[in-house]
Amino acid sequence: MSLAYITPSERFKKYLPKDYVELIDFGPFGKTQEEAGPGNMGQFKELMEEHPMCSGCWMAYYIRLIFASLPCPEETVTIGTAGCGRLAISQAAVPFIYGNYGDQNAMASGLTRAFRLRFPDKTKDVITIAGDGGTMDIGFSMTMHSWIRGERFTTIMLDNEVYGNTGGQSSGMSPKGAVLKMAPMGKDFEKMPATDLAKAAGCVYIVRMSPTNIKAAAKVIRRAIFVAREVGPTFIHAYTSCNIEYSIPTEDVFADAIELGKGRFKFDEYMTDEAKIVIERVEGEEKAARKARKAAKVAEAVN
Ligand SMILES: Cc1ncc(C[n+]2csc(CCOP(=O)(O)OP(=O)(O)O)c2C)c(N)n1
Ligand code: SF4
Repeated sequence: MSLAYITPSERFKKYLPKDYVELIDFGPFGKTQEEAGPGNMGQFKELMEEHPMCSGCWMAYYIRLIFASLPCPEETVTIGTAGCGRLAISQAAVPFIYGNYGDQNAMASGLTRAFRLRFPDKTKDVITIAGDGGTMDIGFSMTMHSWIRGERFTTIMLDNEVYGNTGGQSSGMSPKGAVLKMAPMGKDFEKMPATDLAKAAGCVYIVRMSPTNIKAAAKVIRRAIFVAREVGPTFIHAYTSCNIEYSIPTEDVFADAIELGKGRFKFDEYMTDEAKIVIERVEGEEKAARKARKAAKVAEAVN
């Protein structure tokens, strides 16, 4: 997509569905993060407003946050796979590709390369968003090989430490000993070291986190996307609990995410020197632009 492609002519607007027109007028397309970003969610028309995921699902909250943090939603494509997350991701007003289980990083490799050939003077962001089973189990070889090849897109793993969508099988990312519906004796091997594997495979920006702080989580999502544009593969390993399969009462979901953020999802950020240069440059530019907008507002108020 592009902004020009999305924007209807004024005279045609009255024939379009109200939801679409509202998205163009009050959505985040072409806007800054201060106008329509995670800091003011609820005050603009969001890219994903409805979804069929369980009530209180932390994964659904994080997916909403991903969409609110995108640097350029009108030039973004998401790729997902079977699992709970795709139920929500596919509802967003951003093109979504859904393939066979686990092949999201293979598809993203092809799409990223095709975009660079077809639109050499444009920035297109490709992001894979999949569960721990899709990313580290069944999709493992495709995830690893995309990283080993240095494919320039962002991989986000929604780690709920279980196969949520199919009713509670343990995954490679379940912690050792986890008792689940279909692992009643407890999982008998360790949780896979996903961020270590990402580092060994050549990811240039890697974060493990429990996304309880909206600002910090948004910053990470944006950093990962900016670095993938220029340097190489980036990876976010986010804790997105399954309150159903882990029997977490809805009112305790946030406290659980805070608790895990102190433990096995303690914030950990890795970046190569090259990635650091990009982050410092982009964030410096964003800061300068924010300052200029503020100054312009003050000048306008004075005049
Ligand atoms: C090739 C293939 N094998 C198995 C399945 C069945 N299946 C659908 S979702 C899923 C597990 C999803 O677990 P995960 O990726 O961790 O995502 P979650 O639902 O927990 O978010 C499985 C095994 C499938 N759709 N395709
Ligand atoms: S089964 Fe778990 S991960 Fe899936 S939607 Fe429900 S709470 Fe979320």
